[in-house]
Amino acid sequence: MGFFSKIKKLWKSEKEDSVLEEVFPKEAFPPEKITETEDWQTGLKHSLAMAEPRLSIWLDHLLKGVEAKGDKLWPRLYFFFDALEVPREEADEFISDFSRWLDEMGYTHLDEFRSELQYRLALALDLEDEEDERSRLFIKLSQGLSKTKEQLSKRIDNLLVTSDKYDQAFWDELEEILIMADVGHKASSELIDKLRSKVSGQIIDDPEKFKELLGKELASFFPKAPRRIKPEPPEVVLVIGVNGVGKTTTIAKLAHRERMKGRKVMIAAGDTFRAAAIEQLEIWAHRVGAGFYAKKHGADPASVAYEALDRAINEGYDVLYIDTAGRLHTKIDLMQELKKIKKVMHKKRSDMPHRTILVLDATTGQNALSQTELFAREINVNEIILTKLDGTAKGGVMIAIAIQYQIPISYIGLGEKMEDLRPFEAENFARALLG
Ligand SMILES: Nc1nc2c(ncn2[C@@H]2O[C@H](COP(=O)(O)OP(=O)(O)O)[C@@H](O)[C@H]2O)c(=O)[nH]1
Ligand SMILES: [Mg+2]
Repeated sequence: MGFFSKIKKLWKSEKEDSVLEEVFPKEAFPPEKITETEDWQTGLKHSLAMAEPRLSIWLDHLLKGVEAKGDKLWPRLYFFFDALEVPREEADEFISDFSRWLDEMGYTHLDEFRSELQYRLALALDLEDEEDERSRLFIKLSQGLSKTKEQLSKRIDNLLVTSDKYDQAFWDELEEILIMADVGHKASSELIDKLRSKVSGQIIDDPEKFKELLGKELASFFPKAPRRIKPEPPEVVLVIGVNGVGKTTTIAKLAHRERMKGRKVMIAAGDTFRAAAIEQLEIWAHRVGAGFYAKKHGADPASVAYEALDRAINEGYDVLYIDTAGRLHTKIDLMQELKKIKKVMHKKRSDMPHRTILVLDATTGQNALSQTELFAREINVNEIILTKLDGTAKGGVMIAIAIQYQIPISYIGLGEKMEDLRPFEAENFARALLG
């Protein structure tokens, strides 16, 4: 059993002496050695053993005294990996990857890179669903949604304190609030119908109770993403959406996540319309350590996709992301182009592409809804990623999309950093939104 699983066990048993003794036999860790130690590893082992088993707290201990990248950081990371019994080659790869990223970003100080380090460790060590990560995500989500929250939650609070019964005026006002937050007419009235039937005949005695109900109803509108069964590699992911919504950067973020989980990733430049788009993608691929496939500017996107797939198969890639163009003024052409890409993939193997992700920009509000209409009508969209939820008061559009199209939202973008693309969870979203 690894050191940290021992620590976890120790915590679960609420530090029973017997377990403590098993993990830290007294002869190996005499108290005087632990308190007045020259040996940082022994001291660190001791403080980690006493710490709550959460990645962020472990990192606090691990990085104590580390202010910048360099001589102190690397041995500590190796120590951490050794303790977790991570094979040396994997530790080497993680560390050289991270070090290269620091150089590329020009980061030196701990506060510039701590959160990225934690994110990478969480993915690499599969600790992402730890409670710690959840609360971190929740804080991030609440901050990201602050503008939408302002629009929605504050006004609902206000409505609840100024109303004493669920009458027509109450529902009218609630509907207006929802519409102002871009929830849309159809979704708002569906939501209100449901709520109305739940509280009929009641008086407003407890605003919190109503908000809880609202949160639950909201969350229940979001379709659950079906459990993904990993296909025979490469897993092919087609990413579509109009210009500027964040397709390319989202691919980089997704690729980064997969890379951190140790998967071999290739990105194909299917947006051949602008030369700059190919360059931008190549830079991202390099940054996240993904393979890259492109042809020259103006090439047929379907042939890029086809050849990239060939290479991904031959070279044993686990995942292939295909970026696409999104110029909307040639709507029909765009749909034809996307269908053609799908067709050549499908010909290669009938289960491909495995996922088609529609990327939408939350700041466009109701436009995001009409884009869903446009794409989903023509292309079988399996997943939606909503970007730029930070900095918009129009986050309510997610609710409209969920209700009207029943397409699962898999991730949301809460900022421009790699770690700002987060898995979407309806309950957390509703909770964060309503405060
Ligand atoms: N604030 C914020 N900006 C984002 C997010 N996702 C993407 N962006 C920015 O949106 C801009 C357009 O992104 P890009 O990936 O080039 O869009 P594309 O045309 O669809 O490929 C870039 O400046 C991104 O950094 C997000 O979640 N939050
Ligand atoms: Mg792009």
